[in-house]
Amino acid sequence: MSRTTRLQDLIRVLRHHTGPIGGPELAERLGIPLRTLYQDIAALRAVGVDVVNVPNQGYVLPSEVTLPPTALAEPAPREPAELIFYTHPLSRGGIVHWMLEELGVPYRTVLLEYGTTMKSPDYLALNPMGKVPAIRHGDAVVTEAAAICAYLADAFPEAGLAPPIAARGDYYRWLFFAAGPLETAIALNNLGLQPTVEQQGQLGCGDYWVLIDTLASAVDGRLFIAGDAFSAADVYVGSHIGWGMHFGTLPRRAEFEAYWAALRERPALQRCEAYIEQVLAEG
Ligand SMILES: N[C@@H](CCC(=O)N[C@@H](CS)C(=O)NCC(=O)O)C(=O)O
Repeated sequence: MSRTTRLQDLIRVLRHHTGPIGGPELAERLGIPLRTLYQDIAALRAVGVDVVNVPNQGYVLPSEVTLPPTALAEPAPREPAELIFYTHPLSRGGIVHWMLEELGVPYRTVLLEYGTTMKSPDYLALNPMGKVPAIRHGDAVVTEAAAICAYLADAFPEAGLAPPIAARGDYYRWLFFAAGPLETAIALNNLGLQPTVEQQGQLGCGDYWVLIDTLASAVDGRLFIAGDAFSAADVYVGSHIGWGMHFGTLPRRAEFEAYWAALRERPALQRCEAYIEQVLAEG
């Protein structure tokens, strides 16, 4: 049944019913799930039909409802928003590249150069940090690799790369853990900066080795860092682990090696790695 027919039926039933009618009864009469009924009531309200909810009694329609003939029409199908990926092949853009390949949606890549196009007024208007990666999806501009991964998982739910909201505890936890404390601790360690115990208490990342142990126990014996399925959190955290071990900024712990080895089986990641190898080979 089309949405237009459903909305017309809903108006008809409400119009002919004497007094308020409860949601479950209304849904049953219309032969639709309760959830669809709530969506349809919201759709009617959005076009100005004030379906009144009388507390403890049900829904009722004000006596005079006049609708322009087009009000209930199906919304015109919209062109999918263009997805543009701003990156440099040898950058954190690799994380987003992997995410995009996992999604399997069309996207256009804009390659930027360090120090020049990355600092151009056009690009600074998108990302005042003058850094990659960034994406533009329709009107939405997103920077920060972790935020981009989370955004894309939600923007393309059919790819199943974000758990259901109720199961997002670990998903958000490890995404933010990697983007904040992990990044900071790796950077400090890499610069040879060893915060004192007192300084560790003030720094969000605390002690490098406590943080490494925490991350290792999060992936220990697991294929996925959040729940029982691959998600955007694996793309982001996995990238830090894999590339961290590769560049020597993370220790080669057995837990990291095992988790990363399983992720490397993924065809999307293999395509990205092949691309980077090609870029490096071409100099
Ligand atoms: N917090 C950002 C960091 C982005 C970043 O630092 N990108 C580096 C490349 S990996 C960059 O664009 N550097 C160029 C510059 O700062 O001029 C993210 O996670 O996306």
